[in-house]
Amino acid sequence: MKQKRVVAIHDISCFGRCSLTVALPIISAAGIEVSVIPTAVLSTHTGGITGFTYRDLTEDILPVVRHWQSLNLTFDAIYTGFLGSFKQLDIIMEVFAALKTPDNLILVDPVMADNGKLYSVFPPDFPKGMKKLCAAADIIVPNMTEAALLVGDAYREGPYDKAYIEDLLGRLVDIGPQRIVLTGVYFDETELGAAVYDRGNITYPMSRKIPGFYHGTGDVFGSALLAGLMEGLTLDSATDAAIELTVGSIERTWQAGTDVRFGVNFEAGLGDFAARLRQRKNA
Ligand code: PXL
Repeated sequence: MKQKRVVAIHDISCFGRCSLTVALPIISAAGIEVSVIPTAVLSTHTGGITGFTYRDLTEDILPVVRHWQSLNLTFDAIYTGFLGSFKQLDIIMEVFAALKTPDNLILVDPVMADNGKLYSVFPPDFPKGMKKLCAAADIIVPNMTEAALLVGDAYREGPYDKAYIEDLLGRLVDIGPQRIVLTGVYFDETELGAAVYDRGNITYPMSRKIPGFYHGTGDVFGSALLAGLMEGLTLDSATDAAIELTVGSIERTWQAGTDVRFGVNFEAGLGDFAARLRQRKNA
């Protein structure tokens, strides 16, 4: 079997376990080759930490891709996350045009907001730009806040009901992608998971709901999801595997009492994650 190769386009937050410092180990652990295009380099992520350094790498993205084109490099998936500037939204559209093939997968995590709020580093019109990027994706992975911003709704707190979630999914489908994994979905205080829309079919993989907000979990989830898809799992099964890794990581971090801004302990779950992907693949 030919080894799969993906390109992950996110920032490097030097401390704090999110974006590329999470995507690289998780996707690699599943046996998949990962190339990267860093969108920015920060001393830490921006969630609840002030005073971070920020080096914007907008001007480097297309030259990297042009060089790769000269080498005839191809990728089985293009996975985007946190983008370093508004201008990068248009640049990533050019990256898609350059690297899209009839067979590869574009997964866009529209990283821009959480807990009802747009991240402070983004201008108010950022969601409009992100919507265009989502329109070019095969799969999008918004959380509930990002989904509301993408469809132009006010954010609603949970618990949710299926009517609301399915209306939201319908409006996200209208943007373009035929596969959607909506995260942070819960119908009561015991379980939390995702709503998976796969070309008309909706499922709700769920797991234990752990109190508190842990930083970087969206990137753990998105990276694990992509790894599962590259291993040939269905969207529903890949989501389930991704939830398992994410929830296990949150539980370990909660038990250890780690500062929630420092990211979650996904590292201790990587061995099991890789083994479970293989089991699911062979099931
Ligand atoms: O996990 C999302 C993320 C990625 N990168 C940076 C961030 C955040 C969320 O706050 O600040 C720099």
